[in-house]
Amino acid sequence: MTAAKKASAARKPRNGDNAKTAQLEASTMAPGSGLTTNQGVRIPDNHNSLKAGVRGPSLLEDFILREKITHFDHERIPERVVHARGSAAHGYFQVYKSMSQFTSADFLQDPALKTPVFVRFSTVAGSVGSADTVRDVRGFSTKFYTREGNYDLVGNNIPVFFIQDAMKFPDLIHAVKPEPHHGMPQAASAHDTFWDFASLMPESTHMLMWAMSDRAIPRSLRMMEGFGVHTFRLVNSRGDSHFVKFHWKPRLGVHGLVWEEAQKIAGLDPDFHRRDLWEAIERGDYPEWELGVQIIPPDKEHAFGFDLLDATKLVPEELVPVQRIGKLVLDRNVDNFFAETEQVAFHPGHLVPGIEFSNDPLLQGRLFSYTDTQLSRLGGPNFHELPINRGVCPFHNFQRDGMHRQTIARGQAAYEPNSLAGSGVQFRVDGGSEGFQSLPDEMDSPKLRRRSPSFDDHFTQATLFFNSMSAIEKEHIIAAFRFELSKVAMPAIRQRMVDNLAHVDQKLARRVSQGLGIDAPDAKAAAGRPGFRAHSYKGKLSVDESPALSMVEHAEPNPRTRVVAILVADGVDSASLKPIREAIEHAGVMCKVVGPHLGKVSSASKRQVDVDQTFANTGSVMFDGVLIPAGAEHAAALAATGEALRFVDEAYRHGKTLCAIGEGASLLDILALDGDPDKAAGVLQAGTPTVNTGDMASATQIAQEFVAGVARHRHWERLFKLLAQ
Ligand code: HDE
Repeated sequence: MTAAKKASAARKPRNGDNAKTAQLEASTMAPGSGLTTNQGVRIPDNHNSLKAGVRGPSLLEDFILREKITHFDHERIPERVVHARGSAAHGYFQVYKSMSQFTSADFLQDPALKTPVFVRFSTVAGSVGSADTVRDVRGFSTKFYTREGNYDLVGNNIPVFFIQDAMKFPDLIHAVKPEPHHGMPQAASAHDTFWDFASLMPESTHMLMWAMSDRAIPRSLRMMEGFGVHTFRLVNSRGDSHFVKFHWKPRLGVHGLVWEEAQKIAGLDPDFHRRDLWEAIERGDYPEWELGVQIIPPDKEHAFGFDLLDATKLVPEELVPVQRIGKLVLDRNVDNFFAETEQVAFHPGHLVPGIEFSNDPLLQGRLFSYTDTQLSRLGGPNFHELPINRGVCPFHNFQRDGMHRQTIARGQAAYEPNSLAGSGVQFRVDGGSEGFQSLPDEMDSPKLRRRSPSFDDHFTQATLFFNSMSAIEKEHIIAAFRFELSKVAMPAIRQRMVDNLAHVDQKLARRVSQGLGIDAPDAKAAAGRPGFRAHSYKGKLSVDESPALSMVEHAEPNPRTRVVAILVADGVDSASLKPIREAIEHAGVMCKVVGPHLGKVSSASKRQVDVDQTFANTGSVMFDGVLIPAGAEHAAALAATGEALRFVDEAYRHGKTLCAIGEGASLLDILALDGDPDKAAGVLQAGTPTVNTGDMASATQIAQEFVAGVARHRHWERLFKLLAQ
C-alpha cells in the first residue's frame, strides 16, 4: 500500500463524505507542529527579526522575515465585482426518479446516485465585509460535481431580473454600488444613483417589486427559494428539447425578516445568515431544498402572453406547475473559507450534456462574463485546478501553461491532431455524436442591435406580483419603497419612480408618494418618458394573481431550528420552566437563556440556571419567540429593567410569539392588549399552579401552543393592527 493510500484508508469518514470530499482530502492539511518557511526550513524564533545588534537595524538578508511579510502583503485577492459577500457549504443532490424523458443529464437519471454539490449563497451589492441582513437579492449558486463534468446552476432567490439585456449590467451595478465620488452607501440600494437608474429603466419595475418585498430580507439562507431565472432547455437522448425553469424549494418554508429587525441585526450580528447556516450544519440540522422544474414543450413557447427569453418575466406556477424532481442536502461546512468559499468559481456556461441555454440575451452575456472575471479575481486561466473547482471526473485537453499551473502533463505533444501521443489520434472535422451536443437550432436572421418588441411589457407582471401579495406583504412593499425613496435627495427621481409605479397599481403609487414631498403620481408623465415601453405581447397574461408568489399565504408551519429566548433573573421558577423547555426542545426549537449577566442566576428553589446571553449582547431581533417563566422575584426584577421590557415589547411589535408563565405575565402589561383578539394573537399566558403541581399535561399543552405559534413564523394580524394605529 502506498503512503497516500494508507493515509486515505486511515481517514475517518466525516459528514457528507462523497467523491468530492475524498478528492479535497488530498489538498487539505492538518495543523502541524513547529514552524518552517514555505521551503520547509525550520524557523528558530517567530518573534524576532534578524538585526545588526539587539537595538540595531533589521537586515535585508532575513529571508524568514521577508517571506512571512511578503506572503502577508499578498493575502487578499480582488473581491467578486458583484456577490462579494457569501457563505457556502458542501452537500449532495439526489434525483427522485429518472428524468430521461426530458434530459440525458447523467445526474438526473438514477435515484440511487448522490451527486456531490457545493452551494454558495450571497448578497449582491455589498463588499465582502458587509452585513448579511441588508435589503438585497440573494445569490444561490450550486456546483454539481457530476460524472460528466461540473454543472453550475447560478441563480438568485428572486425569479426575475432588473434588466433584459447583458449590455445594461455594468450600468445597473454601477448605479447600485457606492456612489463613485464619496464611496457611499455600503450594501444599500437606498440612494440617488440606484433609483435614478431604476426610474429611467421601466423594465426593472417587476424586479423592484420583489426587491422591496420581504424576499429581499430573508430570515435565514435556509428559508429562501432559489431560481435559475433564465429559461434553459432540457434535451433528451433523442435530441428532443423542452424549455425549463429551475426552482429550489426549501423544506423549512420561505420566510422573511421585518425591516426594522433586518437593520438591527446588521448591527448586533453582521454575520447573522452565515452563522445560522454554519451552526445548523454543525448541529446536524442539514438544510434541504427540493429541485423543481417547470417544463414547457417547444410548441408552447409563445403561449403565455410574454416572451420566455425575457428575464424580467416569470412563468406563473398556476400556468405551469413546478414538479419537484430531487433533493439537495447541505451536510458539511467548509474546512477553509478562503480556499473553498472565496475561490469557488461558478459559471452559467458550465453545462453538462442534456442541459442547454436559451437565447435569453441576459444569459448570453453571462456566458462571457464569468470566466473573464475569474481571470482577474483568481489570477489566470488555471482556476479550474483549484481544489474546490476541480471536477470529480477525468478531464483531458491540450491547454497548457499559464500562471499557477499545477498539473504536470507528461508527453511531447500538446496539440491535436498528433501522432506522438496516444490520445491525439481521434482526428475529426465533422463534429461527432459523443459528448456535449449543441442543439441544432435554425438560425437565419439579420444581424441587429435591437430589443425584441416581445420584451416590451414592463408592468403586467409587476402588477401580478403586487396583486398576489397578502395585505401585510403589500404594506411592507409600500414601506420599503418609501424608506428607499426617502433617502433619495433629488425630488425629480422620487417623482419619476412613483409615476412609473402608477402603471403597476394606482393605490400603491399613491401610498408610496405620501410622505415623500412630491406630487401625486402621474401615469401619463411616465408614459411620455424615454425608455417607457408598454405593449403587450401576443395577448394577455391569463392570470391576474399568482397565489404561489406570496410568502405569507403559503407559509407551511414548521418549528424546526427556530430559536426562542427564555428571559430570566434571580428567583426564576426553574421547576415550572423545566418541563416546558424540554417539550419545546423536543419539537426541534432551540432555547437560549437571556439574563442580566453571564454565568448563572439562582432560581426560586436555590438551583443554578445557566445564562447563555445577556440583554446587553443580544436583542429580541435575534429570536423567533420569547418565553417568560414564572417566579415573583424574577418577574419583578425583569419588569424593573428597561432592557427586558424593551425586549418583550420589540418582539411583540415584530409579530413574534410570546409566552408568559405565572408571574412572568407582569411583563406583558406594557403591551396594552385591550382585550383585542387581533392584538393578542400569539401572546400566550399560563398559570403557575398548573405547571407547578407537576401537571405535565398542562406543561406540554402550553409548550405545544408556544411551538405552534413559533412555527407560524409571525402573527401578521397583530402586525397589521399595529400598522393601522
Ligand atoms: Fe451574475 N455575475 N451576472 N447574475 N452572478 C457574477 O461572477 C453577470 C446575473 C449571480 O457565488 C460574477 O464569479 C453579468 C443574473 C450569482 O460565486 C460576474 C450579468 C443572475 C453570482 C457576474 C449577470 C446572476 C454572480 C462576479 C448580466 C441570476 C455569484 C463574480 C448579463 C440568475 C456566484 C463571479 C458565486 C456573480 C456577471 C446577471 C447570479 C461578474 C454580466 C441574471 C449568484 O461574472
